[in-house]
Amino acid sequence: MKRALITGITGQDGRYLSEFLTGKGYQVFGMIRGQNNPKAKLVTDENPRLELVEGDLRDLGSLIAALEQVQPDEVYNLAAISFVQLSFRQPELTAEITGLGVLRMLEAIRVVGGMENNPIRFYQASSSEMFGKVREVPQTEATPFHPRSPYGVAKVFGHDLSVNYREAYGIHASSGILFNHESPRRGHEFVTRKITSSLARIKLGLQESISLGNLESRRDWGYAGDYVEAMWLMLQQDEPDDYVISTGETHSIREFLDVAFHLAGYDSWEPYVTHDTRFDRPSEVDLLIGSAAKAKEKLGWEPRVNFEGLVKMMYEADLEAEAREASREQ
Ligand code: NAP
Ligand code: F7E
Repeated sequence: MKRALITGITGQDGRYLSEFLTGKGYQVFGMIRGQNNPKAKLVTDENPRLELVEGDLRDLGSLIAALEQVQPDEVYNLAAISFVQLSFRQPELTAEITGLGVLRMLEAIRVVGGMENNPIRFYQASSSEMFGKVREVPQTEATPFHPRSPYGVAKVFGHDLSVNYREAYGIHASSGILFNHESPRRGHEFVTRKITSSLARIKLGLQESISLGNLESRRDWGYAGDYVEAMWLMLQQDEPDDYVISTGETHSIREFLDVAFHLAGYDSWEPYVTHDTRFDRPSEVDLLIGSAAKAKEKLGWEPRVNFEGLVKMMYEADLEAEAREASREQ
């Protein structure tokens, strides 16, 4: 039975990946941080075969201990400060966790796995945010980086370091340059989930409007459940490499609002959306659209859920959850 260690187990991707790997017959270990983390129950209720181990990306000793305890075949490094807006307010913490955290995990693998024939395969959660002010359209593995946020800069550090540990120490380290991926498990701070959960509340008469920032930026949005399969496929290859994972379609926030409000039976979203400058960013990524041609050719990976299907899945899940919550409160 293969053994996998996932950091960021309580996040959106960690939760999908844990279920995916368990389904593949893996023994899955999730690294959890903090004392009495309230999300521990959520993730073990969701996947009762998941085992938790303690660890924090700020603490090298804890990573070494986790690797020694688990003896993993594969490590998926999904933990990060992942909210771009927060990275502007807490840049040092973002560099510490999203950037230096990768260094610590790679060092731990180097130490525990040994210098030669290191058996541990490593996946780094790189991001389309690294392309930032995009140099070409669509973005591929060869597109130069131009990050536009402390988060993007920290991800470039983690990405380049993964390449360096591959070249310097022969570690089987692969990076997935994943474009935005969403789901009913997406954090409420991200724009897609903010829209679908607020819309569900508007529909149920629990909320009057949504405050948003920049509606013009465009993203290549896919479904997280599809994207975790690509992570696993990367680690099944003989040679480590980097892959763009995306849908190849781009849509603005306005288009997301159009589809979501239409699904909910409204002619227009405009009466329900207000602009709040607090959600604008000091520097913005205006356009993202990826080409996953390499992943299709080498991994046989393609997304299954399209944009409309994703919006529908998220809105319907939020409508059901909000209605359940409202009836419990009555
Ligand atoms: P997420 O929902 O924000 O989850 C982040 C995870 O990181 C949480 O489990 C969090 O644990 C953990 N974490 C934060 N600080 C930590 C620390 N010091 N030590 C250990 N764990 C820590 O993120 P996601 O959407 O699942 O994304 C997974 C990864 O892919 C992230 O690295 C993200 O940057 C990257 N990525 C995401 C996307 C996307 O569109 N979703 C696209 C490209 C790349 P707590 O619960 O304890 O806070
Ligand atoms: O913003 C605009 C905002 O926070 C998307 C992370 O998973 O994907 C994610 O980063 C766009 C931006 O995601 C609001 O200005 C407007 O242009 O949902 P987001 P993100 O910044 O693209 C990348 C690939 C990652 O790697 C990250 O970890 O939406 N926007 N109004 C808003 N955004 C938010 N959050 N809230 C608003 O009210």
